[in-house]
Amino acid sequence: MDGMRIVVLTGAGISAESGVPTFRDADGLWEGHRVEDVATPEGFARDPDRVQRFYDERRRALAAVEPNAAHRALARLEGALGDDVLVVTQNVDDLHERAGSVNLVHMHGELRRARCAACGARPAWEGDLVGRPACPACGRRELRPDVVWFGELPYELDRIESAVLACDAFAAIGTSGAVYPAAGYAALAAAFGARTMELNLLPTAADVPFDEVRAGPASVIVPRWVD
Ligand code: BJW
Repeated sequence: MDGMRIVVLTGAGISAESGVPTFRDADGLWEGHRVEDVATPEGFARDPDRVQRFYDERRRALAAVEPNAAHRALARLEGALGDDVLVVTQNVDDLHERAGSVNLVHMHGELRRARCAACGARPAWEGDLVGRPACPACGRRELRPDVVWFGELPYELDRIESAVLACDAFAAIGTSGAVYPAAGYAALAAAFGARTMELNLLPTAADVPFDEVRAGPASVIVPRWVD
């Protein structure tokens, strides 16, 4: 794969075997919660404590999980090809960076940060946000989870789109393709000449078919693809 520019889009499925629940699978996060209650700005405005609790629990759960063989394989891919590899993750966990990925975009934010609604600072955050702690930058008590909710703009869209347009290969790993704009990147990459590939436990019904589909658990099929 030398000299090839590769964009890898990851979703909750890559972290499933580490013990992080996905959203839309059976036993997924959305089963116990209404999306509109916990993942929209309106839900947060209605009941901020409930939303902060939802994310505080998930932040705490992160301490007990470890990257798996799929995260490690992507870090090896970057180790071998350097800046030609960009991992775009929709995940808010930190398992890619703990596995060693550096060229990484968290397009839906990071559980391990808070965001200040008053000044826009994104401080690293380990504790709970329930109880309205003060922003370390401006002192206002308007911290919220640093996650991108429905109706909000994902992070670093320009950087992601430039990489998608310029890549030779695009791989979607462990994502259902239910959420835009991420779900549109494979078709965009294909339209600009990239070879596209899906790695998922079960193949998804993409708008535009992938050139290649590999089915199976990420911890098995991602190392097999990379090595
Ligand atoms: C395994 C496995 C194993 C399991 N191995 N695989 C039409 C067009 C464009 C936009 C819209 C549209 N209609 C509506 C919209 C807007 C909306 C949207 O997409 N809605 C859809 C419901 C249709 N999008 C937005 O609002 C976004 N913003 C936006 O569009 O801004 C305007 C804009 C305009 C123009 C250009 C650009 C922007 C923001 C979306 C924010 C999403 N936020 C969430 C919550 C984050 C916080 C949190 O974590 O709580 O992000 S929603 C949730 O879904 C989370 C995820 O990142 C995201 C994707 O889920 P993912 O990762 O795919 O997980 P699952 O559970 O769905 O799938 C798991 C997969 O893994 C499955 O396929 C399994 O098979 C697989 N799997 N085990 C391998 N072991």
